Amino acid sequence: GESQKWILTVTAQTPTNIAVIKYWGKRDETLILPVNDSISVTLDPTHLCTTTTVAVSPSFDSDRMWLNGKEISLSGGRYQNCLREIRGRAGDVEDKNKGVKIAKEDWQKLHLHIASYNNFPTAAGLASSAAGFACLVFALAKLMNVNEDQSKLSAIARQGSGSACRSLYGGFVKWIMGKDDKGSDSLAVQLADEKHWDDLVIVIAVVSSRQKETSSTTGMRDTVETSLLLQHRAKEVVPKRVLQMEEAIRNRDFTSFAQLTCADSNQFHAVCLDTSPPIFYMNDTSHRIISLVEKWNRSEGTPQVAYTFDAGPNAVMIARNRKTAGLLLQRLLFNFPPNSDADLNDFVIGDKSI
Ligand code: 2P0
Repeated sequence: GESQKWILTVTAQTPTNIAVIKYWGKRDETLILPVNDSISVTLDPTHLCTTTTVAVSPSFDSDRMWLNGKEISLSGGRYQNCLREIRGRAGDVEDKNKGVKIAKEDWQKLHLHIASYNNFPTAAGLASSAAGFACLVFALAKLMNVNEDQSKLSAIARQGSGSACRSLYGGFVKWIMGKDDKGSDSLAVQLADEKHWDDLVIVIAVVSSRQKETSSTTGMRDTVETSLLLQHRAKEVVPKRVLQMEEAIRNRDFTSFAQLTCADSNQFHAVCLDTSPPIFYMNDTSHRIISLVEKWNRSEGTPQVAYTFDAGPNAVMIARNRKTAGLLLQRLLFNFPPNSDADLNDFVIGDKSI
């Protein structure tokens, strides 16, 4: 009848985040609890973001989701965990214009349709799952009137994909690993907002938009099982580095920020190489970009650009200001001429989150 015809929707947009102190390795695979803290910068939503619309209607007879227009299965544990956690916290919702009243218990029976779009290649090492789960959890929480702060929501997004918890905030964000076995204290906090250090410019060189060969989840599992270097990193290196990074961010100390960022990226890839079988995420172009930036920084005496690489060959570079970002682009174009054998696929230039 008429009462079955209503539909309520919420649309949200969430940018991806780039870790400057990396998350790599879980101590609990189901709850997604990491072996160390991590720190990231959330990008502005112009280039690398997910837009998700969530809808509820009594005429829907199952939960369904479409990613970039193609239906995907929601049967995986990660989606189920996020949906269950959000439904369990749902509140009463009333839309007087539509004559709709949903009591919090009703959310257990009502079904959802979810449509999500990435404006960048999925799974190319450009952290699509981070923006995706953060956006999903945020949009569902709005739709269902979940009365929890962003940090609590981040702990739910974490159960979708670890790095997703950091995309609930803009600016600089820390994912605290937590001590609890249940994961209640493994959540994201904002270290500084997007206005704190707005000189920085992020330049991403898309070295390859192909899907990566080893998924982060599988790679991390192999690393935890086989790498001694990871244990040293998690226990001895990252705890100190996180404190130094927090101080560098607080003081807008680019020299220290760049040194820590590059060192942590390199150690993450060293840990990948220390894994059995070894994992190679960077390629020759990635290595050439590192050399170029290292040489430039050395010749200037103080770092101008920081680089960091995730689970793929694409280079994320953070320039100390706009002028430096311009010079960086010139140098990249000179060294990797467009339409040559060594050309880069694309550039993405952005700010921190706005
Ligand atoms: C990071 N990465 O801190 C690190 C650096 C990739 C390299 O978080 O298994 O997709 O879903 O928790 O979050 C990628 O791992 O892995 C990642 P799951 P996720 O950004």
